[in-house]
This record gives sequence, structure tokens and C-alpha cells, in this order.
Amino acid sequence: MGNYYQKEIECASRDEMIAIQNEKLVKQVKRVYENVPYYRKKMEEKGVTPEDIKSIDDLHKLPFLMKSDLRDAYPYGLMGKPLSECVRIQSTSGTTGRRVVAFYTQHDLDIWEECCARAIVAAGGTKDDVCHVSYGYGLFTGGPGLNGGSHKVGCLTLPMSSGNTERQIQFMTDLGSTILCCTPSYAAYLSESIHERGVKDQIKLKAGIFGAEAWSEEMRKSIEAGLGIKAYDIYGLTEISGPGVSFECEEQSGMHINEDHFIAEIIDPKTGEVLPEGSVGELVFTCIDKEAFPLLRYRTRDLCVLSRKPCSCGRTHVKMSRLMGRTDDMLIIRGVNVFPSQIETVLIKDGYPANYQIIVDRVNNSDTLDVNVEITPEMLTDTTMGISEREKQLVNDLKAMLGIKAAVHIVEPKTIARSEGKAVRIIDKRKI
Ligand code: DLL
Repeated sequence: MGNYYQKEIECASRDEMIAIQNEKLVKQVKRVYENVPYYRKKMEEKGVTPEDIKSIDDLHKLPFLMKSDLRDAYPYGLMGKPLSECVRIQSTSGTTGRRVVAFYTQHDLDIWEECCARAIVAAGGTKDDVCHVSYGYGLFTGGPGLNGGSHKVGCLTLPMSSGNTERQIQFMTDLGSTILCCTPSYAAYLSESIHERGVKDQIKLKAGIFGAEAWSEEMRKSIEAGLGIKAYDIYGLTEISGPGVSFECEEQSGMHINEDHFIAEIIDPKTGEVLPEGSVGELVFTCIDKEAFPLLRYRTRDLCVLSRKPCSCGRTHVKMSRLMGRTDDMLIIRGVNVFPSQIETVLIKDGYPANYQIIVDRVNNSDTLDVNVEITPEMLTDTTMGISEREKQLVNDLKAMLGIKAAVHIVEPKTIARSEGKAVRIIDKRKI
């Protein structure tokens, strides 16, 4: 078993990391220019040659790749290796347009699984752990990624996939799962189901590695309390490999980006200008050693902040904050920018579960915002506050957070559909 706390890399000095990145970037740009005609054309249009890229300081000269490029080049147009050298594809669900298909050589799979192994180790995982993987398996990267990482660490790996909550809990209790990997919304649902069955004391979980969708600090606290664990955020996207592009350590204050494989930049989503450390902007990744799908300057549409403040865990890799939304999930309601994460923060702060739905519509030429949220069984029996009072309180708290008024509807427990993968929380009828 390898040591997947790769101290010399994860704790390298800034100069050492820049040297690694410079060397890999120069080679990667040359490789992509020679092997990916689609990107070569983009470079030519911008008047950039591989010789212009001598170090990471020249990164900004390269053209961006966007989701629309992936669509234009679908399915093979961005490949950096012939199909005969590829061993795997993974894909997104394609809910926002044509699906993304990403290719991997064996080398790419090794990098990806190594990144996931680092994430598991950072969450306290060792070969003595039982790693319960409830992300979906198949085309979605969640299951295969964490499964590979768990193998590398040497954990006993339970490839549960998503769904069948009864069986999940049975295996969890029978086999003594210690690390749970799934979406935060499914973790919340599992926690609720475990409590309902009265089997909390038979659960040996100590940590959870949750990602693939936005979740708030309040939701973290509620999952941690419900399952009696430490909950770690993990981030990634199919285009760049999958989960493990970045992950949280014991400090739980942002995710270390695996900088020896992916260079991160933050740009102004409107102008494309690179922003200084500490600015909120769109995250852009350059893969510096992937072979089959070597995306350079890929615009993720995810909004966050990068920070190089020293971390108490000793890792020196740059940290990205929790995602603040996506450039494309920001709702503009009556001219005001609203992120679903802001709504979740209010709901959970006021004690509601993360079972909610945001419905946006347009009535008489004006946008409407409705928030449906489940009440908890405890709140139902609490006689000190009625439903209409509760709704009023939420309307006020949401107004304070968003700056606009939302209609709030408190609904019975278990009336909003649970998700086993990524939760669907926004219904924007204006687009239908
Ligand atoms: O969701 C990969 C993944 C699997 C990450 C398991 C973490 C755990 P995609 O299906 O391609 O890949 O979706 C990528 O999901 O651009 C973000 O908008 C969102 N996302 C991923 N991780 C997080 C996170 C996987 N920790 C898209 N917090 C990304 C918030 C996340 N959003």
C-alpha cells in the first residue's frame, strides 16, 4: 500500500510547487498543441505558441475552454491520446444540455484515485477503516473515484452505490462502516433514517466525505450532530477527473487543491481577467499531467475564493473556499442575485432540515420566489410557536439575507422527495 499522505508533495514549499508546475505545464502545453487540433486552433487564433509558455506566469496567455467547447468538440474532439490508449470513460448526467464525456488513460485513473486517496487520508482514513461508498457508481464519477481512492488507502471498501437505504443501514451496522462517502443531502437522509430506526448506537461512523453538490456550514453541523461524525467537503468535476480535485483536511476550513496536478486560477466571469488571491470569482483549472482529456484553462462556472493562508494541517496546497454558487445557478429574481445556498443557510439556522425546494416563476410580468420547507416532527409538537408564526419568521429572515421577499410554505415531514444522488432543489418555471 502506498502512503497516500504524500507529505513531500502536499507540504512542499511554494518554490518547490512552482518548479513542479512549471515543468509539467510547459510539457503539457506542447503535448496538447501537438495532439489536440481543436485547442491548437484556439491557440493560433489567440496568436500563442507553445514557446510562449515558459512558466506558470504565462498561463494567462492561453485561451479558455468552456462548457460550450466541450459540446462543440463532443465526443472525441478534445482527446489528447488515441482511443486505443484510453481505458475508461465517465460522464455527467447531462441535465443542463449535452452530457460531458471524459476519457482516461490508466495514468489518468492513477492520478484521480491518488487524489481521492489523499482526501480519505485527510479525513483520517487508514487501512483499518471500512469505507462505505454511497455515491452512485457507473458513469457518475462519485462512486468509482472514492472507490479507487479507498482501495489505494487500503480500507475495506463497501461499493454500496446510492439508493436502497434499508440495505445501506444494514451493511453500515453489520460491517461497522467507519467512513461514509455520499452527497450531503443523502447523508442527511441517512442520518434521519438511522434515527427513525433507533439504530444510532449501532453505527460506528467517525467521518464523512461529502460533495458533488452545494451544502452550507449549517448543514455540516446538522449532519455531524446527527451521525456523530466529522464531515469533510470534497470537490471535483467530471471534466477535470471527478471527486478529489480538492478536499478538506482536519481544519475543515476550505479544500486543498491538488496543485501538483491541477493549477487553479480565479477569474472575473464577465471579463475573463485573472483576479488576485482573496477575490470571489470563477474557478478555472489547467490539468498539467492528464493525458486523455487534458483540459487547459477550463472555466468551471463555480464561484469561490482561493487562499494561501498557512493551514494547521501542514499542507501547503492552495485552499478553495466552500463553493459560493455557480455562475449559472445564480437566480436573478426581480433584478436581485439570489444563490440557493443563501436560502439553505437561513433554513438550517432556523432549525429546519435540508429538505426544501425553491420555486421561481413569473406572474403578471413579475418574478415570484416560493420556498417550500419541511417542518421537523419536534417542531410539530412544539406548542410555543404555530405554523403561521414560523412562516412569518422565515419570511423575515430570508428577506434579511436576500434583500427580497419570498413566500414560505411549511410542509409536513417527508413530503419533499429525497434524493439519493445530487438533490434537485430549484424549479425555475420561467425557463420551462
Ligand atoms: O459531482 C464530482 C464529485 C463526485 C465531486 C463526488 C465530489 C464528490 P459532476 O457531476 O461533473 O462531478 O459535477 C461537478 O458539481 O462543477 C460543482 O458545481 C458541483 N460540486 C462538486 N463538488 C461540490 C462541492 C461531481 N463539494 C459540479 N460543493 C461542480 C459544491 C460541488 N458543489
